[in-house]
Amino acid sequence: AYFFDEPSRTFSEYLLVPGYSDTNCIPSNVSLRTPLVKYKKGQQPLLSLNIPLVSAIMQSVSGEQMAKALAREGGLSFIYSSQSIEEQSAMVARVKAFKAGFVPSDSNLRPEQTLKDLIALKKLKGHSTIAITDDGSANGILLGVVSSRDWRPSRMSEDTPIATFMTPFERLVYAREGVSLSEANDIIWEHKLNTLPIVDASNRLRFFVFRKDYESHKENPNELLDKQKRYIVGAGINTRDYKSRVPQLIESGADVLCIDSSEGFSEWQKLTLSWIKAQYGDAVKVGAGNIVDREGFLFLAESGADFVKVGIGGGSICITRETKGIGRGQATALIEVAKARDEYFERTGEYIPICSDGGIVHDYHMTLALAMGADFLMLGRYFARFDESPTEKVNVKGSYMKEYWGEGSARARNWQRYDLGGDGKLSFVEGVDSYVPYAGPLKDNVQLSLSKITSTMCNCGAISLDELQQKAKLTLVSSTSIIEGGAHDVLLKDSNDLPKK
Ligand code: MZP
Repeated sequence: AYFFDEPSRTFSEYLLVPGYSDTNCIPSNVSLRTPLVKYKKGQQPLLSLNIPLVSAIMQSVSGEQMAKALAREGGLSFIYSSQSIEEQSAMVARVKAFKAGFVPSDSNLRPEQTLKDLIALKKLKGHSTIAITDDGSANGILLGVVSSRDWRPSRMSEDTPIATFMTPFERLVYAREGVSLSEANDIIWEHKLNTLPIVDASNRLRFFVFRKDYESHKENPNELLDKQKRYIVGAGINTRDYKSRVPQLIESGADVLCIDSSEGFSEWQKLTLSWIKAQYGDAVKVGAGNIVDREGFLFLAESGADFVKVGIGGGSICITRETKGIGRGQATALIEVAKARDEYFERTGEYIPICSDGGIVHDYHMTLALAMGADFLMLGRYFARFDESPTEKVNVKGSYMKEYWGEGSARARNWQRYDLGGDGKLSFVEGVDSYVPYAGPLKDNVQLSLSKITSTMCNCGAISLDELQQKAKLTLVSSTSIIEGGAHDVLLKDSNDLPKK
């Protein structure tokens, strides 16, 4: 037998030690953008996420409401595969049919129309509109138009000439109708916008044109147009029925696929990846997993995976370690696989993103996982608590809860996830059926978690995830210092510890 030198460690056994942060290191300067699929050195990935969070491929997590809500925040859901091919494809199609807030104000717009055409056609007439072009000029290819009817930020008031706000795609600027050219110029100066104000005959602002960073899509701006108007969505697949499931999911518009399996270091995954690549070449992106060591990563990388998922036995609903005695502490697994990914990149020039899957309990675990090298994180329990998860909200002894069950539980019976070429049934359970405390809407919770991540990144002197991975200093914690980390040696006002009169 082979014995690993290091014990198997979890996130809670680590802390980040702050680094130097300069005055530029403020949360509003932090970018959480991260690659979703592999890319070659010097190139950009074809798919990226604006925030490093994806929701788990689970019945109790990733349905269509979750997919829309998370995509709106810049993340991604993988619609669960433990349902019929027809039902899963229909879910994907419904997410894709739902247009993001970034919609053309006129449904007849064609991608190849330039802004100049539109002005000539007077299609923009009557709206206070922001048009976004690929080169920042009025002649660029139109990438989208936002009209005042479609977007009205809540904090906008009569005496505010503009409001800026985030969308899953980019910062947009809203201009109140009738803003004068001089007001527009003030706005541009004050907000350091790379824009051109377009005014009408009476010198009133009609819309801003501004440049976005489309460097990676210069060759094919239309491709970006398919993707930008609609939410991006992923879908789980398995190593059994992929020959019929994959074509239908692609047809329905899935942007990325992921083999959902409890154990990815297997020939079944290689066969699945080979078939997909033989059928579709590089046009279909597919992640594989789960693995927990260097060998497993290299196997999937060489088998053609577009990203690799890390984690066995760490999920909150998972009892695989108890049932079968396999798995590895999530932190140890992630650190080893991140090292393997970096070495692979150095050797081959191909960067294969890794996703840390399962075991995130506290928000700070997210930052630790990213600092340890994860490109993005897959979470189940975290998302199951929100309004948008597909499960019931129930009142249990006076507290609101949401249901959350594992894919290997008797309830989900996702035998394909555990399949080793057996008889097509779940022989024993590897997951539980549970409740998680209800936490409200996804947006509020995700924003709060992200604000903790960006704040910690600044403490580490990092304003990008890449920088975090370079600069992070991690330390193991002793069991006594874990006690020191919580409130200690005080009597909490709302606890039962206070002396009774
Ligand atoms: P967590 O975020 O709830 O800790 O973990 C979610 C992850 O647990 C999923 O993405 C998946 O990899 C894993 N999972 C899902 N079902 C089971 C099971 O029934 C499981 N054992 O381990």
